[in-house]
Amino acid sequence: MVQSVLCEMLGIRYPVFQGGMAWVADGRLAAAVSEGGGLGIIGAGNAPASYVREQIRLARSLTGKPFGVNIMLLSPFADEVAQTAAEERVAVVTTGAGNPSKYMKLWLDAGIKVIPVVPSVAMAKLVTRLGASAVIAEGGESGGHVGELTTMVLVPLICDATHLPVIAAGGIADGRGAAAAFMLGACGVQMGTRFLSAEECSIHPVYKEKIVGAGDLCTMVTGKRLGHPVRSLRTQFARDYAKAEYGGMPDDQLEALGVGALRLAVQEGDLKKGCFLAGQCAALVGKVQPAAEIVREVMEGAEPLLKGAPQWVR
Ligand code: TUI
Repeated sequence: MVQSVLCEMLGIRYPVFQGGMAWVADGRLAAAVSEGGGLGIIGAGNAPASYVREQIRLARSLTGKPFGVNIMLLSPFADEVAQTAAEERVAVVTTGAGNPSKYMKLWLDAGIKVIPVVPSVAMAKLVTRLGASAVIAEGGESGGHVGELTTMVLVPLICDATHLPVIAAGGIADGRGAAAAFMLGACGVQMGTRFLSAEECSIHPVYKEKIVGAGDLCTMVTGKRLGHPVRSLRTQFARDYAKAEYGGMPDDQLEALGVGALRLAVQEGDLKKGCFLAGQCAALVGKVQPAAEIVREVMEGAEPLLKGAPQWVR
């Protein structure tokens, strides 16, 4: 069985995290992943603390296993959600889209293991000094808010920059990706897109169909001009946005175009106005299946590849 230091550190069977996707990763999905032996993560996104508390309690009612909460640091509710995670004493907090420094003491004092997404060597060094338990190196193949570097380059750079365990994310959807991540020095993987196809994932059926049916050139990055590049499916909305972005639409109008688009994708399956966040590896996702099966399949797929590594050495 593929295991690593993360398993003992967090009390999980497999070193697999489910990405804390905004609007998507609720208590039900997180509990299903944790029940399957991975680490389920509730995505706070832009939601207020009351929603996050409700989802934490829902997850607790569905599983006795550890799970985490992802705090999206650009959220206007980041302060209150950070406080709620501390009050609820969740096992793990992951952070994304910003610098988590100002909350580290709050979470560490509550006995929470803090695992930030680090887009750079400097951020990895900073959070190592501040007491993080591990870091997530998320390459630009991922869905949603993307950094500059690819997983292939970022993971070994981050491994060299910190003594902490590194979790690889971005572009991983099967055993091959997971095995490759271990070869790059990671001791765990985080997947978001693959879990969009989980039975327990509550997104609109149209969203799931688009993920399962996605081909190799199915995603694109928009939003670079406003400083927050986002990877999503190449839908009508994404094309319209790109046209506006490169056609000189003023910043405030462009900003307004994106407001509410993720909700329209997740809840309404609106292909015209919805923003369907997804990673490049959507092309590798072929069917809807239970979350626990996904966790097992990815880890059981990685095992023979890792065992077979000596074939390359003569
Ligand atoms: O956060 C993500 N992915 C996301 S967040 C999101 S919601 C959103 N919607 C519109 C605009 C922005 C966000 C959808 N997908 N992944 C983790 C991640 N974190 N990727 C990159 C980073 C990151 C970037 C900068 C982490 C830290 C950071 O620090 C910069 C600094 O120095 O403050």
